[in-house]
Amino acid sequence: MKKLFSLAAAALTLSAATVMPSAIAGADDAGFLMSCSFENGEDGWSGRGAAKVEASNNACFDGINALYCSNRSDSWNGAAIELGTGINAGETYSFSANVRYDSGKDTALYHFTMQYNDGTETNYVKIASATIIKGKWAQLANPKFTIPEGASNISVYIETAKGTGDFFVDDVKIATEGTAIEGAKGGKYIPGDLCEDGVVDTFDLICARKLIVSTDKEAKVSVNADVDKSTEYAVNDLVLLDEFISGKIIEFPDNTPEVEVTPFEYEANKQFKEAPGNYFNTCEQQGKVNKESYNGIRGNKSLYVYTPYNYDPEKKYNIFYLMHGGGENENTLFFQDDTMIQNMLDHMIMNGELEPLIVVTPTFNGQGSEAANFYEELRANVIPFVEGKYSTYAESTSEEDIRASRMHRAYGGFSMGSVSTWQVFKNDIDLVGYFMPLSGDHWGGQGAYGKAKDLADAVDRSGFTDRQFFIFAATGSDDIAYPNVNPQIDEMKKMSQFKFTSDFSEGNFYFMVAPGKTHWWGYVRHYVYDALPYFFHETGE
Ligand code: FER
Repeated sequence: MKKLFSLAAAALTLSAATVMPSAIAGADDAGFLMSCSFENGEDGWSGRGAAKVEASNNACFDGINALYCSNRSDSWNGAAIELGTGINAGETYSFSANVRYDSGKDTALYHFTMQYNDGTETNYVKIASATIIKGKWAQLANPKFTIPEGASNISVYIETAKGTGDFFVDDVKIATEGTAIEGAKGGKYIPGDLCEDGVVDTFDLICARKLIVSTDKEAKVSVNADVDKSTEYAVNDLVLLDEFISGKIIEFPDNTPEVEVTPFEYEANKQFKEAPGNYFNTCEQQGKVNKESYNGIRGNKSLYVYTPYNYDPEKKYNIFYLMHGGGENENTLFFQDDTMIQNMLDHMIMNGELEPLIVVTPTFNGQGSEAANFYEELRANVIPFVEGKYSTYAESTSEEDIRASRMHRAYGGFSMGSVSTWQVFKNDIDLVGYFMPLSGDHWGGQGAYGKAKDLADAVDRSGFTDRQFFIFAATGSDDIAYPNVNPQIDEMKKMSQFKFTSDFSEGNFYFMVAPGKTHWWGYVRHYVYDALPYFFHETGE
């Protein structure tokens, strides 16, 4: 076993805040300028962003320990160490780190990155990158990496290109320029490199031939064998590999299978059905509820953002804005015995009843702010703020991109929140494709006909067809809002802009009445349970 020096111990004896690799240069028998093996602790490494690091013996490349990095909330979160004196800007060194991860996708892109200040701003530059194979150690190395001239506050860290999965790091070393630092062999995703030795050559072809005639069903097949990404290793891959090695082709075709989309099965006349009672208990696959603050046209406000279990900022999510009622606030949906909507969402998603999505609970409370004018703040502040920070179908927060993603955006609300919903329909239909007004009528226009006409006129002004917006309204038959809502719905049914059915492949407008239910979130949350799975299946084309 190699003798490795603990940086943490060095830092302790020097009582220095930052680790000083120079102090241990030469202390290591191999002459490394820095060498971290994590055998005796974290060696001065720390979590970047929300990440945590700890020495762990659950995996190791060498010795018995590695550094385990967990609790990441973004791909740039990871394991980091500040470089002290002795490793100088403008000079060239050899860098090496070994990385491994054990869960998630079959392969993942990892970066060994340097952060530094150039005197004006913070910069980030990749030292080495590799797509590595799950469950294998892989080396991220660069024998000649020059630290930019004038750099200060230099640190190095391990991060991923996507996702927030846990990983291990071991034997991170810095040596003089050109040093070939030993590290993990293979472990990298290189299509065709069946032997996993870092190159695609005739040895891989031998491997590939052996594998194709092998009768051993248990034989471990490297992900590198499936060169055409068809998800399995087959004769076609062998033929392609042969052609690649002989130079007939210079790249492999991408035969990734198309994901088949089965159309959603709507019920045309959806009846009220309560969510199972346990859906309001804590779920074993919990999403997160984050509190966020923004400063908008109606002052400083808070809202909550629910992200589903295993939220991946590299993926795109549908988004549902859900508004509270009068006298309530942004806390109402997540922190009361009669709501706990996040638990319901967790269960629905875990059981495949709902695609993972983001749910936002904003508020119309605040300076000059009211339910009926919230649509202004939604457009000006709430959507750009939330969707700039969380990953939705909006490619950017420009109004153009928000419009382009409207079929992936829904808005709903209860009581005064329903009043806000009809206003969002009337004024923001260019930004939102799905609407869920719950137990509240439209405040606009005179009488039931006037209200319906006010909404129909908004549709005409928008230019959208009846295949480009969808309304799932609901209330209880004993709800105080029922006598207000029902006549409005009856008038809407007569208008050509609205085609009544809960089968949104046929129509665009529905009203579900829950027998005997009154004006209370304890009932209304079940309307969300019934209606939300009906959203986001139409393309708007
Ligand atoms: C209605 C819409 C909103 C309604 C009541 C409200 C009675 C809200 C009232 C409140 O929050 O005070 O149709 O019907």
